[in-house]
Amino acid sequence: AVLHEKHDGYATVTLNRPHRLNAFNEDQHLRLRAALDDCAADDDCRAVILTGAGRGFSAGQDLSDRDPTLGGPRPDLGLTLETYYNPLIRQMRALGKPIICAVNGVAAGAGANIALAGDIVIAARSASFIQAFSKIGLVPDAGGTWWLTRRLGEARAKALALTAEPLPAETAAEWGLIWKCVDDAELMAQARKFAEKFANGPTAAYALTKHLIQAASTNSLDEQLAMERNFQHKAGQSDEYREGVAAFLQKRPANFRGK
Ligand code: LHQ
Repeated sequence: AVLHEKHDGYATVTLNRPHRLNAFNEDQHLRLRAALDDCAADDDCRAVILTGAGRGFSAGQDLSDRDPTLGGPRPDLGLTLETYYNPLIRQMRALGKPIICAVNGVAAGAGANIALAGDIVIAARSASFIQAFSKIGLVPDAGGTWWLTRRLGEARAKALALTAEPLPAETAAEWGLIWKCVDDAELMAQARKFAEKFANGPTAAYALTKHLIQAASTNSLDEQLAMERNFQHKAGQSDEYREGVAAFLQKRPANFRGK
C-alpha cells in the first residue's frame, strides 16, 4: 500500500491504493509510518517526497473499512485518530528533514490534511483540496482546523470546512495554503528539484529551521527570539556552518555532508 524508493540523498514515498484513491486503511497507515521512520533513521536520506499513485493524492479514511450502516457497535473515531492519524501528523512535523508533498490529484478529508502537513506542498494544477468531512457528518481532523485557520484565517477556514467545496490547487496557492501550483506534467520534476536541493543542503540547519517556524505560531516574540538564539547557537557549532562560510569565502559551492 506504500512504495518507498531511495534515491541519491532522498526518498520518494508513494501512497499506493490507487483503486481507492489511496484512501487510508490500517495497512497503509502502518506502512507509511514505517517508511517515515526509516527516512528519519537513515543518514543518507536528507529529504522526503510524499505523493500518491494514480489520479489522486489521497481520499482520506477508507470509508468502506468502517461502514456505520453495517450495524454493530459505533466506531470510536477518536481512538482511530489517536492511534493512526495524530501520530502520523506528529511524525511528519517532527521529522528532521524536509517533506515535500507532491499533490498529484484530489486530496480529500484526512488526505487533504496529511498533504498540508508537509513542509513544502506543491500541487498539480488539476489537483484540489476538499475538507470532505461535513458531507459525512464529521469534523475536519489530521490538523485541518489548525492549518486552515492559521494559513487562511477564520473566514476561509470555516467556509471550506462547512461547505466541503473543492479548493482548486491554483486558489490554494494564491491563498497561501500551499507553496505552489504547477502544471501536471511538471509536478514530479519540480518535487525532485526541491528534494535534490535539500539532499545537498545543510540538513541540521533545515531541521532547526523547520522546528523554529512550526513553533512561531504559538510562541510569543520573546519566546521565539530565545528559541532562535538557542538554535542559532547550535547551528553555529556545526560543520555545516564552517563549510558554508569557507565555501562563501573561497567562492565555491558548499559541500554539505548532512552528518
Ligand atoms: C473511496 C474513498 C474513500 C473508500 C474514494 N474510502 N473508497 C474518518 C473516519 C475515521 C477516523 C478518522 O478520520 C476520518 C477522516 C476522514 O478522512 S473522513 C473523510 C473521508 N473521505 C471522504 O469523505 C472522501 C470520499 N471520497 C470522495 O468524496 C470522492 O471519491 C472524491 C471527491 C475524493 C473523488 O471523487 P471522484 O474523482 O469522482 O472519484 P470516485 O468517487 O469515483 O472514487 C474512485 C474510487 O475510489 C471509487 O471506487 P469505485 O469502486 O466506485 O471505482 C470510490 O468509492 C473510491 N473511494 N474515496 N474515502
